[in-house]
Amino acid sequence: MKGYIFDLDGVIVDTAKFHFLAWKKTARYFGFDLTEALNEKLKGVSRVDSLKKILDWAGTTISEDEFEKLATEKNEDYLQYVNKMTSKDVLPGVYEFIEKLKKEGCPVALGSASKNAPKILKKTGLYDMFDAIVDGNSVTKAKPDPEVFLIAARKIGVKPEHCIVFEDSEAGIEAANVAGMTSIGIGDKRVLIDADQVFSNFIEIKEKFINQLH
Ligand code: B16
Ligand code: MG
Repeated sequence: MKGYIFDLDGVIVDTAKFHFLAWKKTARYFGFDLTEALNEKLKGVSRVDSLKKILDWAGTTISEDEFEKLATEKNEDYLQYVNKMTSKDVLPGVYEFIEKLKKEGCPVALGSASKNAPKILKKTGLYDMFDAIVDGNSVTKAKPDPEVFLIAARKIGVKPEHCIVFEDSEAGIEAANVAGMTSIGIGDKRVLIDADQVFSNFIEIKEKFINQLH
């Protein structure tokens, strides 16, 4: 039996756009525009590492206190969007896809860098669908380190080589590949070049493809 591990932001829910808007504001504070291309480098990356990258791009350094303050402000901005989320914000085809896996008895886990993952899953009504939830609160190393996916595999009792990871970020695809798992990109083929396969969304993933994976 295969195990299925889902990233959260940008795969299950479209919160990637909320992270983008909130980080754009931080970048503006440092006097530059966060473009979509630069934002790709932030996807899947932890809050702290994302802010470090922004400071790097701005060519500046700040005190620990200011760092803490900016990270907190970014999260408060982000949560203003998250607090309005409902089950309508689950991306097309995701609910049905996970439900089908569950009906077939396949173990399903969440593997996300986000510390807000439990809140988002509860707001969208998906929390109880997962056999294991591994998120930014339970890992010590951020993607592209494979830790998050390896812990998820252990929790659902499936060997890494029998796990299939769904990811929208370059860092996450790298983490899945390093973990020795099958990596399925959700998004743009031109960006997720290291994924084993790429689909634009879950509607596109045909039943035939899932049956091949089992
Ligand atoms: P938070 P994922 C990641 O979630 C996001 O892609 C990334 O943009 C974000 O900085 C990171 O979570 C931390 O999120 O600030 O909510 O703890 O894609 O791994 O589900
Ligand atoms: Mg993501």
